[in-house]
Order: sequence, then C-alpha cells, then structure tokens
Amino acid sequence: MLTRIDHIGIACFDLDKTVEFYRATYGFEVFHTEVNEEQGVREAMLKINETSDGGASYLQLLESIREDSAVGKWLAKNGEGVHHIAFGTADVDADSADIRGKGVRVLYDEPRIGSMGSRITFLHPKDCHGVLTELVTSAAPGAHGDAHAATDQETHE
Ligand code: CMX
Ligand code: CO
Repeated sequence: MLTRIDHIGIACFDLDKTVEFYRATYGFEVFHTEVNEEQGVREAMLKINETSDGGASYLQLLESIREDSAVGKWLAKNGEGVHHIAFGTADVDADSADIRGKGVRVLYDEPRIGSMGSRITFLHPKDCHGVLTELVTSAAPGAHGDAHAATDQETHE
C-alpha cells in the first residue's frame, strides 16, 4: 500500500547552487547527500515533514554525473524542473507486482538501491499520464550504513 509522498525529484544543473536556493528561499536544510553511480546522479535530500506512516517526505535534488544518465538526458531535453514523484510503501515488491498486474510498465525486474539505502523502482511515464513515478521502501532504521555501497559523501541530522 502506498502511504506517503516520499519525495519529489527535481533535476538541476548545479546541485550546490540549487541546494543554496532552497536554503536561502525556504529555509530547507540538507538532510543527506550521496552519489548513486548506478542511477548516474549526485543528490541532496531535503526533509520537509514526517508522515503518519513513520516515514517522511523529502525534496530530492538531482544533478547528473554523466550525460547518458536518465537525469542527464532529461535535462538536455527539458532543462531544469520536476523530474519524478515517488510514493512510499512498506513493501515495494508487493506494490510493484500489483501495479505491473494492472498493465503499467515497471522498469526494473527487481528493486534497486536508492537514497539512504532504500529499495526503489520506477513506473514508465508513458503509462502514468506523463509522470515518471517511483516506488520507495525505506531502509530499516539503522540498516542504512550497511545497505548501500553507492555513497561517497553523506550528511545526516
Ligand atoms: N517524466 C515524464 N516523461 C519522461 C521523463 C520524465 N522524467 N523522462 C522521459 N520521459 C518521456 C520522454 O519525454 C519521451 O517522450 P516522447 O517520446 O513523447 O518524447 C519518452 O519518455 C522517452 O524518453 P527518452 O528521453 O527517450 O528517455 P528513455 O526512454 O531513454 O528513458 C525512462 C526514459 C523513464 C525509461 C528513464 O528516464 C528511466 O529509466 N528512469 C528511471 C530512472 C531514473 O529516472 N533515475 C534518476 C532518479 C534516481 C532516483 O530517484 O533516485
Ligand atoms: Co527519486
């Protein structure tokens, strides 16, 4: 069951400048940063609020680290802006199987590693009325450090 907006993914050309915009304009601070080599991004998570399912909602600011990444291709075509939305679930495997059964293309056979050791998959935007949609199951509390190897820098509250 999808129980929260986990994050909104925003593609940007310069992560540091964009982080500074969100800090100076709204007062949002960086909760976490990492490089995800597999996804081809450097990212910053800004925590906006906690949610009733025990999770939280974030903005995910995304800078491409190579031209042929999903975000790199999207930036080249569209410029900066909202790239995807992500719904949080306690069971990404069950929800992606359920949604695949409804005829929506799920991009990965098995969920991959996302921010903070979460497990993620994506639904094809052409099957979702033009919205690239991600499903996220957060790492268990305390498991984060062990759960992902795609990180070269991290900050935490
Ligand atoms: N939102 C809406 N539509 C999108 C889109 C997006 N973010 N990205 C691509 N599209 C559309 C394109 O506009 C294009 O439509 P038209 O044919 O009408 O022009 C179509 O989808 C195909 O796009 P493309 O540029 O040819 O790109 P690809 O098919 O190579 O890739 C996609 C599209 C969705 C399969 C790819 O972006 C993907 O695999 N995304 C999932 C991974 C990802 O986005 N990772 C970065 C975020 C990591 C994270 O959140 O942690
Ligand atoms: Co995302």
